[in-house]
Parts: sequence; C-alpha cells; structure tokens
Amino acid sequence: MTKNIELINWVNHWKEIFQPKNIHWCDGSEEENQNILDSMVASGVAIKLNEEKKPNSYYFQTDDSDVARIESRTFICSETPEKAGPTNNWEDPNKMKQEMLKVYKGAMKGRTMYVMPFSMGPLGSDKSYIGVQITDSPYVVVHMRIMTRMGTKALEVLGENGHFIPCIHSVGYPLEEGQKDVKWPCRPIEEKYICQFPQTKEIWSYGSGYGGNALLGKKCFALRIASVLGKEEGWLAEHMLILGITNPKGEKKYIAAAFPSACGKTNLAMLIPTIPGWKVETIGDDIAWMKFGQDGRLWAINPENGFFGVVPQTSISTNPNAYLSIQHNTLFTNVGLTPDNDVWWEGIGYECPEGSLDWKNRVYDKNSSEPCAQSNSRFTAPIAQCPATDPAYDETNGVPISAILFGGRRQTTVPLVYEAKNWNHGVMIGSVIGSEITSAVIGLKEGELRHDPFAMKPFCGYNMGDYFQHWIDLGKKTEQDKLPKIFCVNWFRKDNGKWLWPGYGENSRVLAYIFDRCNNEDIAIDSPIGKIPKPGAINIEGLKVSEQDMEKAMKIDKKEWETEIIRTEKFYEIFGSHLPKELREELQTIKDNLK
Ligand code: SAT
Ligand code: MN
Repeated sequence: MTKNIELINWVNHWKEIFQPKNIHWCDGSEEENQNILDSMVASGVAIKLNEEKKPNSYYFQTDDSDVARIESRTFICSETPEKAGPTNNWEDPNKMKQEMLKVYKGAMKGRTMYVMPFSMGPLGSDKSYIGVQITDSPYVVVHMRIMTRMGTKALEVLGENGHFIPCIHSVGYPLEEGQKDVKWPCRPIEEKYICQFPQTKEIWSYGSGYGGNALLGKKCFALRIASVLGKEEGWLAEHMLILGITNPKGEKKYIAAAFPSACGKTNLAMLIPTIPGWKVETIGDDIAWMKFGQDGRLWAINPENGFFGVVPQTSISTNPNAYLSIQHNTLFTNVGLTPDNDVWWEGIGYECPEGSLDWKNRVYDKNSSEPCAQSNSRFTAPIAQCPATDPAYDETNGVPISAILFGGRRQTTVPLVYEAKNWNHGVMIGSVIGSEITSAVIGLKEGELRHDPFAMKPFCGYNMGDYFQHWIDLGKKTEQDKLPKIFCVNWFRKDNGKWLWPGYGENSRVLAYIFDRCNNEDIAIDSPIGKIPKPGAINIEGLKVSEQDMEKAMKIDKKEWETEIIRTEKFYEIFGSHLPKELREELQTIKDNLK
C-alpha cells in the first residue's frame, strides 16, 4: 500500500465520518476490475452485454434524477462571492462544509469505501497531477479506471511525500443492517451537492453517481480546480479537444478546440478527412492542459485516459472512429437494451429490435414520444482503442499546439472561418462564443444567443473576468510568433433554412486551410472582424457547395455584426471591473473597422 502519511491520515479521517462496512484500496488491476463488475452483475446493478457483439462490455441504468451534470447544485466555494464571479453559484466554504458534513456522517454505512489514487495526465509527467478519490460507488470505480490512470501506478508516482488533490464522493444512501440496496442509489436533485473549494483545492460531492458529478477527475478536478491551479501557476486548463493533423507531405501539427456542448467536439476530434492525403488523429475529445515548454511554445496534454461520450446519433456513418471505439471494453449508461443483450440508441443506423428495453427498463414502444436511449446517455471507453488515437496521447511532454479554435452553433453572422489578428483579439473571440437557442429553453427566446465563454461557463473555478485576464497575461509570456494562432469556426451557418456547409469530414477542408495559415502561407486577407480566407483558399473540389454558397458562408454582414457588438457589450457588463481593458479595446477596434 502506501507510506504517504498525508494520505493515510486523510483516509482514516474520512473513515470515521463515513463509517463504511469496509475499505478497499484500488490497485487498478484487471482482476480487481473484473471482481467489481462481477459483483455488480450479481446484484443486478450491471448487465453483461452479449460477448459476441460487445465483448467485455457492460450496461447500466441510472435513477431518473441522475442523468446529467446538475449546474444548479454545483457550487464554487471560494472565500468571497466575487472570487467565484458572476457565472458561478457561490457558497461560503465553511458553511458548505458544515452542511455537507451533516449528510456525510454515516453516509457509507453498510457499504465499501473505495480509495482510488489516480493521475490526471500521463503517469509521471510534469504536466500531470495526482488525485485520490474516496467513493462508495463501484460504478464510479470501474469508470474512473477507464477515464484516468488509476491504481498502484498513480500511488507510486505520489510516493511517500507527494501531495494529492482530495476528492470525496458518496452517493448518500447508507444501508442499515439487513436493508436491501436499490439498483441506483442516489439522492433527489435538491439534496445533491457538487462542491469545489478553490482555496484548499478540494472536491466534495454527494448524492449523485453520474458522470461529471461523480467521476471527480473530470470536470471537478481537470477543469474547475485545475483552472485555479493554472491561474496560480501560469498555465491553462481548458474545455478543449486536441487533435493531430498531418498534411500530404507528412508534416504534422496539433490543434486544440473549444466548443459549447452539442457542437460536435467528439466528431471533430475523431474526424476522417475527405480531402486526399490528409490525416487526423485524436489526443483527446474534452479537456486540454497547456503549459509553456522550454521552447516558448504551448504544449498540451489530455489529462484523461478515456472517452465519456454522448451516445445518441453515434453511428458508423456520423462518427466511424467513435463507433468503432465502443464495440468492446465499453461501459454503456442509459441507452436501450436489445433482447440479445446488445445496446441500441437513436441514430445508431438501424431499426430497434423488437422487444428491446428503453433506458427506464420498459419495453420500448416505437410509437412513443419518448426516446429509447436517454438524450445524455453515455459510452465510456479507453482512448487507446480508438482507431484514430494519436500515438502521442500518452506522451509525458504533450504536444505543441499550433492553433486554437473557438466555435459555436451560429445560424447567422459568424463566417465559416476567420482568424484573430493577434492574441488579445483571439481572447476576445473565445470570450464571446456561444450558441443560438434552437428550440425554446426556459427563460430564453428562440434565436437568442446563449454565451458560453471559452466553452467554460460551467467549468471555470473562479471569476470568469479574471480568467479572461489570465489568458491575456499568458499571451505576454512568450514571443508572439510562438503563440498558437487563434481561429473562430462556424459549421452551422444557414441560408433560407438550409446549411451552407456540409460539416463532418468536410470540415477537414477548413482544418487544411488553418494548417497552411500556421505555415504563414499567403492565403488570408484582412476584414473588419479578422483575417479571412482569400477567395479559393479553401479547397471545395468535389463538394456540392457552389462558389455563391461559399461566399454566403464567408459573408461579413455589417448589420449582423452591429447587432453582435451590442450583444457583446451587454454580455461584458456582467463582469464589471473584472473585465480586462484589452477586451474592451479589441471590441472597439472591430467597431471602428465596421464604420
Ligand atoms: O457529465 S460530464 O460532465 O462528464 C459530461 C459533460 O457534461 O460534458
Ligand atoms: Mn465536456
């Protein structure tokens, strides 16, 4: 086991509070994993899928109240509300701890308390961090084993004197003597807590067993807490995919990209280029940690070791690499189950077999208005088994980033691609990304823009205005030509209700343009909002996109941009004095350019 006194004391401390039946130190081995899976199958929590169709894969259904991250129950417990900023829920750290200790007391009675040491990032990398999560959920253990480097090896990296990020988790469902367990123990929504303590770098979670609420290495650690570490230590923890792209000459570059949810981040990370001779490989589909290297460039690692992806609409045609990644060694949650113990979901590419069960375990009725797979149903699979995995995904140094992309789902205004004139301008672009509301959302009108700065709105562990400032400040730490170039992309522009750009694999054409710009090829021209491709610079050979459509996809409409600027000014108001003056200046420049 471990000689790390801090860890031993910490585990003993929580044992007293949680009062579990026993303690299990996770070694992360194949054998341990199989034992835990077998016991979940025996108790009816998991179903082993058809060994011929989905070898070594398992199926889970959650409680109705436990199907997604719950932002209303996610708290940033900084010393003051100002430190959490206008985009976070703030709670007083001491008050919150008192409140949670009440529910934590005895919360693991009748259950096993698992202790999971894990590394976010390649084992032993100077860009990685060690965490230890305590949990009473075996579901969480088998998921953390895929999503992180979990077990003895992480404990070895921690060593005798190493420090770890403490992550506390309980589903909040103690079992009294003789009490029968339920299939998915958790608490009702209003009794769940997902708390980050930025000052002490702790994570306390209670009442949920699902996704980012419970797999604490992911959003809680790798984004909310890591963003604070990054601010303090001079690096970036971002909600970004990382991909490698190779041109026909064999030259390779790496790109990181941030998009709000439901904009196809996993699809872009695993894209199969349609243009001959180009190759895209995946380093990660969700999170990037970026630090300056000795050479003054930004180097990125993916702190995760697996994919936790949305299942519906994943098929061999929409995302072949994702589809092939989840044919074995995969955990499925809240999808449909076929009579021969295979999985099914909307958009899988074939009819639902008769007699399948939906995610609520009812026989699926094709005529029902409810889907068979829950809309946020997930697959969990190791990165290494994606056919397009980049060999550098486990590289301790990470990969040098040449370009950063920001995007959103915008039907109007934003062209297919444009380039920031400089770093600060790029920071401005990242600060105002968002998606238009497509169907009515409570409190927002259709067509209204929902801002999601840097796609970090639910994931920034401190004041978002200070986060913008951190980005600005980092841009001063190296020579300008060593910084990644920043681009804005929009695959979703429409004309008369019809998409102007085909998207998916064809996005490789835009990536190829970006690649060539990173080699400073003379293929861009100035526009009021940034640099745009010269006519013909994006290869549309063999596409059904006409020159006129291309013009519309690239159009910069003065009226639309005036509206955009008014929206931005209004949005910036919420940050008050925390908004960097550089962002106001960049906005003013665009305003002047449009005159
Ligand atoms: O549940 S997660 O936070 O891991 C996934 C997501 O919401 O992006
Ligand atoms: Mn995400």
